[in-house]
Amino acid sequence: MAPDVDAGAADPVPWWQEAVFYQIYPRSFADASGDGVGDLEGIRTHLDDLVWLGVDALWLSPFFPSPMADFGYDVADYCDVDPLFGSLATFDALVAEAHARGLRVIIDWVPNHTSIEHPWFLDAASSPTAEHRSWYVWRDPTPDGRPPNNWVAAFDLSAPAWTFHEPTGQWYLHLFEEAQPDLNWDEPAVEAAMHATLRFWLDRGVDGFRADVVHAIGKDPALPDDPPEHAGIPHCALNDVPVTHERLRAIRRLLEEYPGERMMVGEVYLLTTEAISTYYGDGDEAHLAFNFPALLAPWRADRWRACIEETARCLDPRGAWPTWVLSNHDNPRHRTRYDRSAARAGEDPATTARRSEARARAAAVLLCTLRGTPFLYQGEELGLADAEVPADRVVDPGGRDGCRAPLPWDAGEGHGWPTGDGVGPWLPLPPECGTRNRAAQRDDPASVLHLYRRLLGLRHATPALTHGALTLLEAPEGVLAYRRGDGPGACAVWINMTGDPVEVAGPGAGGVAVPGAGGTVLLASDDPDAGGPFTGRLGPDAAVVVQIQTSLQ
Ligand code: TEU
Repeated sequence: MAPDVDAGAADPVPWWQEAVFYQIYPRSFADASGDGVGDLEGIRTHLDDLVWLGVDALWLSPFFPSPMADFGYDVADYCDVDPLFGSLATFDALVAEAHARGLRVIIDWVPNHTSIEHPWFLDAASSPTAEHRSWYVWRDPTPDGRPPNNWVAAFDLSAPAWTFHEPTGQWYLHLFEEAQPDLNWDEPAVEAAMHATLRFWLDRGVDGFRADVVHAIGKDPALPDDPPEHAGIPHCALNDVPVTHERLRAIRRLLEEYPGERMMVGEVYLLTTEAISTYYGDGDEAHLAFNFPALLAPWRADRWRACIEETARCLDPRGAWPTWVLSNHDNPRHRTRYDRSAARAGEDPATTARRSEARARAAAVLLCTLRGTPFLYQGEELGLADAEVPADRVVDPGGRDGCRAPLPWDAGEGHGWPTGDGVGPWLPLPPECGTRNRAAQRDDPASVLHLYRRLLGLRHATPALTHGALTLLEAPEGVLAYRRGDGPGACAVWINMTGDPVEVAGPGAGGVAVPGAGGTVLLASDDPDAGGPFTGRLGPDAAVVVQIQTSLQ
């Protein structure tokens, strides 16, 4: 390796440690068929746009046949494509064309529950002695007619995680919607059948899986009541049991039978990094796991510092590789989240309007310069905020419509989505799509879109940003600072999480001791033309990446 770029890893690292992932929520990405719902063909026709942006891997949220009670997270057939999204042939074409462009493709795998319309459940519900009865979690009624335990269902915390099935006289478990019965992974046939679904897609060439609520596939067989301190908390407080780790190891072995470093990222919705980190096992369970405390962290330097420290404390001893996510299809977009929490803290609307995009830009720098694999959520590269969804357009039982608004592609009337009598996008479009659309931002080098592109380009060209060690640096209050890499090629990143300008360089600023002489600006969140010597000054909610001068190492 050339001496001026040796701040990175010495050995080749697996692709999923170097890659930047981009989550596609197919319903809302791009609509080739013109029915108001995005589809696989829409994704295929935009692959070059994703290559232009600079991402390396796509994660596709579910596109399988489904009655859509949870918009595809209720799967009726694990081995097919819902006609709404296309066909297996469209999927194959999409993967082939993605691979031809060097893009990897991982898909969602939903192992904890099926749809009530899955043939396995239809059979299970047909009789207490049906072949598939034991594939789900059934319990007899209690003498007082209450559900078998006190677990509550996600999305409606006042409702039990159980539904009484009149025809066969038993309750069935569903950690989510009534239409999403939990599979019984204690039944060996379930494990075998779910393994077969993995093989089906691996044989079709996918590079891996995002495993939905994967911590829940193991359950304490006694199904004990949730303790009082967890009352009213859905599945996240439950089901962190040893058998799940055995099941993850079996999945890992299956993935390793295939060539090409197939991988799994676990959606382990346990809300501490400590608990999540155990799902990496000893390098023999999930390759990656989402780090939810970071996704839920506010725009505050002290909180981020703590989150980064905790991530290193929990993951480093295991040799586990971190992930970073700011937005996904289940939570308000980070721009909206930061705005709302600022408003709650008393920020006036004019200030929020001024700071909002700046925060989103600086957050992009944070996401793409931390040590670990970043996952972008479609639309954050346009700086999108959540859509306002009027009551008569609400469709999601979990209240998550706002972050799932369709992606605006151009400045035309429908912004890339059908318009007219009786046709239109399945959800309202996000705000400001006259300017926050892809075509407009593509034409504007100062746009958020170009910032993401510059960031990803810089990340790929700078080994220290991908592989380099992360060292937190001292910084003024409200500023997060860290160094990436140790030797030549090392970088420093400052993120001003306050609404005021700050002066950051100075003693303790990680080798950038003298303002103006410590390094060269590689990228700034608020200036597309930034470059030259770093002055140590940062604008409000601005972030900067600086190449540390070798003589000052
Ligand atoms: O999410 C699991 C999950 O933990 C979240 O739904 C969580 O309860 C919610 O975000 C709290 O706001 C996965 C999928 O990402 C989600 O879309 C599905 O609805 C869910 O599983 C069921 O499959």
